[in-house]
Amino acid sequence: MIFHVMTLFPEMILQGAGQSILKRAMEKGLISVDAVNIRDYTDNKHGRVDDYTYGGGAGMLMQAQPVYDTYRAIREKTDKDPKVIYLSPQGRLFSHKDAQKFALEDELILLCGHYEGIDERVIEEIVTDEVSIGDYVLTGGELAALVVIDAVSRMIPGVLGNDDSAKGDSFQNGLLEYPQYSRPEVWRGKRVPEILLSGDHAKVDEWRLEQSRLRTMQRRPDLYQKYLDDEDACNRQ
Ligand code: 6GU
Repeated sequence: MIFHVMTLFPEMILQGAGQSILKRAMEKGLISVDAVNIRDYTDNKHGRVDDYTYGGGAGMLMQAQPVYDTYRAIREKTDKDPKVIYLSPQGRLFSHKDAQKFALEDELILLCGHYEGIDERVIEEIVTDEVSIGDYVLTGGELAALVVIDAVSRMIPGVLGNDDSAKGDSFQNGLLEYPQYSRPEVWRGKRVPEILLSGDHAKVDEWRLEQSRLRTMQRRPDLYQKYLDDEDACNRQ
């Protein structure tokens, strides 16, 4: 997967993606991150990429020209016609399903906005998907782009050490993950649940599923209802 990131802060993207598991995925050639500075493509002789909004109001807007020319420069580098994902609080909520779907692409273009946003005309011209990572406002799209890069990358075969490690994830089966324990057996007077020490794998699986259900019911009733509905639909198939 090649992630082309259109941004005013390429260092932020390269730093964020250049650690830990994503760093290893890059070294293995499973992903690459191409951070492209939108400022390098402005026609403005002072390097400006923003201007006042028509109609007035507070704040500046990223102009269409530098964004579009950055996009054209990326398209020149590839024979593909990648999706363009605009990170914005106006987008639909980014989900695990989106991560799985995006992971099937060969290349993605991520567009990070700044200031009060981007001129609507260039959004209409190039953007295929507009996504938000939650109901709060960030100062720019870079952290959201890193969230998308991370969530998509870990769905790519070989990126996680153990190919099973994504299978037990929260959301993979529509439930949150069960609690987990490592050594020692007793810590500050708290014992590891006895069943996990029993060696009875069937019982352990049963316990974990029940814990997942309980957790989801208590913490995310919205997810739990969806899980019940999906189970229901499955049983009626
Ligand atoms: Cl994708 N961008 C910005 N600027 N703020 C956000 C967001 C994205 N998702 C949630 N808040």
